[in-house]
Amino acid sequence: SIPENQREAWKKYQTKGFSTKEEFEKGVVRHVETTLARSMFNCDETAAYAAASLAFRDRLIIEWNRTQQRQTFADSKRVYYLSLEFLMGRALDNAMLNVGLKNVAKEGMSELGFRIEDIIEQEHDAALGNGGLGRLAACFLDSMASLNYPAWGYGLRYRYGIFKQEIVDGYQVEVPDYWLDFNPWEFPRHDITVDIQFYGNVRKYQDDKGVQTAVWEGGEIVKATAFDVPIPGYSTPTTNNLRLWSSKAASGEFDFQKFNSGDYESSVADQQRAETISAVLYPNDNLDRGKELRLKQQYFWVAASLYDIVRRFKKSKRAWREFPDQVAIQLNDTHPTLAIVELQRILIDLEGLEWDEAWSIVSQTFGYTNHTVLPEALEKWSVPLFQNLLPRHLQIIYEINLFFLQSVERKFPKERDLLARVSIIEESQPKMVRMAYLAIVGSHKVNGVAELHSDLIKTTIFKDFVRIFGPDKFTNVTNGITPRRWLHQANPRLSELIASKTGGYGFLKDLTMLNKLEQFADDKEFKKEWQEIKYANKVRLAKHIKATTGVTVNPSALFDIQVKRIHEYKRQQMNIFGVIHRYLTIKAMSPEERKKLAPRVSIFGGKAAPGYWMAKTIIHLVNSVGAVVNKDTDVGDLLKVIFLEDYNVSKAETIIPASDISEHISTAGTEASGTSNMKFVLNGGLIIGTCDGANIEITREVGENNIFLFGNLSEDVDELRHAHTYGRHELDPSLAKVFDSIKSGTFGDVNSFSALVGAIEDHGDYYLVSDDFLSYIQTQDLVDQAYKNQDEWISKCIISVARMGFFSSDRCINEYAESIWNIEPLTPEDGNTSGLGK
Ligand code: BZD
Repeated sequence: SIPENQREAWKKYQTKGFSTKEEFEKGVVRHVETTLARSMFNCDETAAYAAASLAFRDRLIIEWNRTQQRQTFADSKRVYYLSLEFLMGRALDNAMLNVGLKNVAKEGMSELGFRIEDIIEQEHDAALGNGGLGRLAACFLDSMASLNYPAWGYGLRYRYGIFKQEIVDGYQVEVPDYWLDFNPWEFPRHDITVDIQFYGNVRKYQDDKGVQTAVWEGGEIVKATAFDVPIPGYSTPTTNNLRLWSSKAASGEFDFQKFNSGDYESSVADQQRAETISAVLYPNDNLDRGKELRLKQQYFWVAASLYDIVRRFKKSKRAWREFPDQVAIQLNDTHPTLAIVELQRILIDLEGLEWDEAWSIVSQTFGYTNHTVLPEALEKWSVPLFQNLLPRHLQIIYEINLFFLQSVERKFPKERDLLARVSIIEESQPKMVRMAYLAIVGSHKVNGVAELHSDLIKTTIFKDFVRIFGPDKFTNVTNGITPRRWLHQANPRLSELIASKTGGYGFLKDLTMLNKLEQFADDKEFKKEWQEIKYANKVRLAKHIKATTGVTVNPSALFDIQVKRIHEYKRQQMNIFGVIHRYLTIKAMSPEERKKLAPRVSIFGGKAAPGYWMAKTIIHLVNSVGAVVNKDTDVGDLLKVIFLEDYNVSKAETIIPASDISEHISTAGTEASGTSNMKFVLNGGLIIGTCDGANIEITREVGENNIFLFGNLSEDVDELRHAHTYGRHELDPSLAKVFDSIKSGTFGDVNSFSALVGAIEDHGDYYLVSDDFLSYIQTQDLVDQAYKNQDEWISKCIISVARMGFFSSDRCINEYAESIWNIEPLTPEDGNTSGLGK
């Protein structure tokens, strides 16, 4: 750092960042003219977006630097959130709102000739995630900064995020998402690099004292470079850091020797192979495919992150046993489980600690969050693959397993089967490493993401571990969402209305303050404003639908929305079968009867994993039904079926505020939590759902009268499935009629959908679509009835919003901080916690 004597000059010229409209405009013009080398004669919206972002970035950097200095100086415990996915969405709008300068920017941009809405629309989503798990990580970052926790995120800087979805002739087509052309929100740290080793072999030798040491030698080296993204808290002095790693060949260049000797191809091959590691996000959610490149990604990211964390700890010159007092690491699912092994390796192989001392440090440091009970999503890696890629880590895993099984044996000496059941190594052909078991054994806390889910993991997949470690190791932290993005940013008018009745925007920091709204549930004037806002949001979505699909929808119709990844367990197929049922019912009605119906728009959106053929078939069916229904003049406005292309975070911000009813209809016991259910209710939409995941806790909070629940319960699922296989399985009669119409070719080529129908008719109906169908369509009828009474409907919506305080990710992060991480917030010593600067 700079010597004392010269620091005066630094202090004198320190940047302050703008806080007025004039300073903001000055910043924008300067960036247009110097950073972008443009002028007022060729500044289009893209350039204006770039300059506005750079102006905000300048401001964020100052708070960011201060936060990092403060955290370093305080030397208090930090939490590191390791996630292979961060589904951030857009940053500009969020930054403007979090630092409280959106109005300044709006007026400033207007004086420079631009509408702020158009500028915001220029930004490419940061889409480094698949769905709920990745978006949860993004909400957590917002909450950790907004609550002033010293926290870093660690992830991978994929060159390609989740693919862009196009719908061509009713089918999904995947297009690469190259998003890094211009990204003002990241800072390359070319000075922060880590060499990461793969392959090679392990040599063991004894020193003169007889101590065994293992040396991992040979193989190949890939370089990790850090890219930092500032994470501003909402109205706080804290701007935390998200560090993403990018891969490069260790030499940084291609091999000139090979190049000069004419071996052009292999001269670039090494370089390309290294860069492939951080090239692309795997597009599967809730499915484990066991590909080597994926394991490489995991180790690359985990090893770089741990190197960084350990380096930071070592600067403090503390004793190793203090590591867990300084560092908490949260594993977002099993994807970063190798971190447990890597830390143990660092401590015993590189730092020379004894196994037991090292293991005690390791297991006090980690916490593991489980996000699924679906068997196909539980990560397993083949032992031969491991042996080849990470030979030393495999040895350490075997040791961990040995000591673990010995302790189990001591505790339950007579239970032979138990050892095989809980072994980290599955004795299959080939043998497999069970990552969830490794994560449990190496962590001090394991949590599920909603009450039902946390109970399920304790009684099913991790039952044996509850006996072994005792129930206290297992806990629940029900998921939450950030009200900043999902209310204030997505629905500014509703946020403003709420602020006008609850005494300002305090509810954005303490969401339980929403309960003040309940007294207005019957207030005529308030309800009118509420309804107007919902209508305006629906008009906005209707415009988007028109622009992207060409279909005109009536904003007064009931908007029924299901947007999420397409998956059989989420049961979009049940939704579209319900839509067909509705269509057939309308067709069979007299014109008089039709007049009594509530018009409905059924809206679907979501991506199917490229290799998930059944999910793609569901998308095709939705589009095929839409093509028939939307042009049927018997039906007119009574029913429209829409598939919205390329559902992502920024589209969610438009779609969610426009919902009347949204669907969260997974087979009971399969959706760990769900988080869009929370977003929809927070935006004044009701939900229809099964007794699954967080739906149950939403019901507890908003009351049974304000939610439409249906279907079988999770405790009945096993028996129903058993009956499908061994007993008689009679198809629900209404569903049978739906299938008849599909089979008669009403929606195009019969063969296209035979697998979808067959899964239910002939292959055991694993997801219980037929079992739940009657209850589903009956409940949809109740929705129709309820919607006709607009006055009551609006009251239900207001009461529900008033009771949603529990679902803030702030509550959730405080629970993690207290019960898992044991960390405290850190604010400047002057007591300024407002983020308004000094
Ligand atoms: O995590 C989701 C669950 O399905 C939701 O119920 C839950 O609300 C959220 C947040 O806890 N899980 C995922 O999104 N999982 C994945 O995306 C994923 C990705 C890669 C590999 C395995 C799972």
